[in-house]
Amino acid sequence: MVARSSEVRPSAVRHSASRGVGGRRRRGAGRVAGLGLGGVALLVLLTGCDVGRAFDGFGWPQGGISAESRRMYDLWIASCIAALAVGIFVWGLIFWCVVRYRKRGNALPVQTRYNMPMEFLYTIAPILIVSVLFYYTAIVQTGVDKLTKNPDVTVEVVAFKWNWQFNYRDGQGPDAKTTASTLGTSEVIPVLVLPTNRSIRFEETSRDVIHSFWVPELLFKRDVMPGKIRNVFEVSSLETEGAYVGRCAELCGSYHAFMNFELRVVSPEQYDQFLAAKQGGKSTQDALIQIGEKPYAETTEPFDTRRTHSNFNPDNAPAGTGS
Ligand SMILES: [Cu+2]
Repeated sequence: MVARSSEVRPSAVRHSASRGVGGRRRRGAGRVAGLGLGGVALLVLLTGCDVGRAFDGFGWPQGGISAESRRMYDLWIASCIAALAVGIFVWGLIFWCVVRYRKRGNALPVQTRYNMPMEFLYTIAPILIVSVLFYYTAIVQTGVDKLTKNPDVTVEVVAFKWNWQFNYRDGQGPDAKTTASTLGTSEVIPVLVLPTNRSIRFEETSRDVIHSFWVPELLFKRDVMPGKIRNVFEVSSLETEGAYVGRCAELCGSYHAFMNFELRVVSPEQYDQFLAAKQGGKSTQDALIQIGEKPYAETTEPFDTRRTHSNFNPDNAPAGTGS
């Protein structure tokens, strides 16, 4: 249906090419552009303050300790603010239309079809929004996955059912040598000691099944694969000293839920002393005491690995279950 001509309300969009309507349209476009600019300014302002903390991270985990975790956090917060801005704009338009064009009689409201500027806007706006989100996501993801040629520290993460071994290496790749090692046992949680302000490469390998190396404060997890696959990732720096629990995040068997370790982030000087002590033949616990750290894990504790007849392989279980 074609729009009715002169009796329509002045602010409605029409196909008329008259000068008056053209002027209004230009003013309308100016207003929209002003709104858009205002929105962008508001976005920059809000991103500048820690709006994420005010809103509890919009559901994103708080307290990341690596440079990469901060970048991921910032991307999430900016995306949420952008989504809210678009949402508020659309909700505003909906409510405005509901009130402004509510039914006032039997006359049909103005019909606006084949309005090229509007059609163009409907098409281009979502493409623009998705493009901007994609652009920033690609930038952050590439940064998080980035590998450098010579990281300051390389640690080999070896997962097995159901514990961890951490090998401090003298280079990168499977041919590098282990200079010191920490092995978790059923009695002792393995403590992975790493320094602040140094780039760290994690090279992962598994002795049996697929595990997943996960420290929640890194806001990052990566599968640990068996065989020749070495999954590798880096953090450009750890920023906060402390003890952080690490977990396996891939269901790997009966005791998967208890396959914990501890990441202990210390100063670079302490780290150097720790590594020297380990290379000198000291145990991880003695080396930790030597640098003034607690010798055992503080964030998690060992569990009882003993399987009993009743809890694992009951008499009435069908043949072939359990091992
Ligand atoms: Cu596991």
